Amino acid sequence: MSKLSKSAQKVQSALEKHGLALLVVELPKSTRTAVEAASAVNCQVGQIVKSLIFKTVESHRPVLILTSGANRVNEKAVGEIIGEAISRASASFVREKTGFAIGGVAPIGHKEKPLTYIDQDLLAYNEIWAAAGTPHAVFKLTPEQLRQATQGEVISVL
Ligand code: 5CA
Repeated sequence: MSKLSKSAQKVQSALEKHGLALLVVELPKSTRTAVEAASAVNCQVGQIVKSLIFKTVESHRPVLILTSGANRVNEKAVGEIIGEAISRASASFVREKTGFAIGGVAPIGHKEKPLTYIDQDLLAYNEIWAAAGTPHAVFKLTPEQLRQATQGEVISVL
């Protein structure tokens, strides 16, 4: 197997730190978007975990919403769950808080621990796929492993 890129290796190490025997794979095809990732690994788009970064508008905390590739986050509804409004983070905020560039943001291994939520629709699948640090790197896991590794709260994001 070929050597992982530095960002993908960071995610692989984070998986190991969480005690998860899961393997990051780097693919020749792009996995930059949920649609591309689903095509690259041959799964349904709903099985792709989008690791979306938002920002609380008052306290400027990073919020990670692990969203099914089939869904769009209702910012107002999630803001009500958090108790503070959220807005989409800029590309620079994403980089600063996670250490990853957009298109490769992983659910784990962030520089700063974000408030984390998991889309309940991901629990409908036996296997899901998440980004692993680059727009060509992913790993397969179960919803329970996602919950274990991120300690995210399961919510409706709709
Ligand atoms: N690698 C795939 C899934 S495995 C992936 O990262 N998909 S994603 O959906 O989580 O990441 C791409 C997301 O980044 C897009 O859905 C989009 O909402 C967000 N995004 C794209 N451009 C920007 C930008 N300039 N600022 C903030 N967010 C952006």
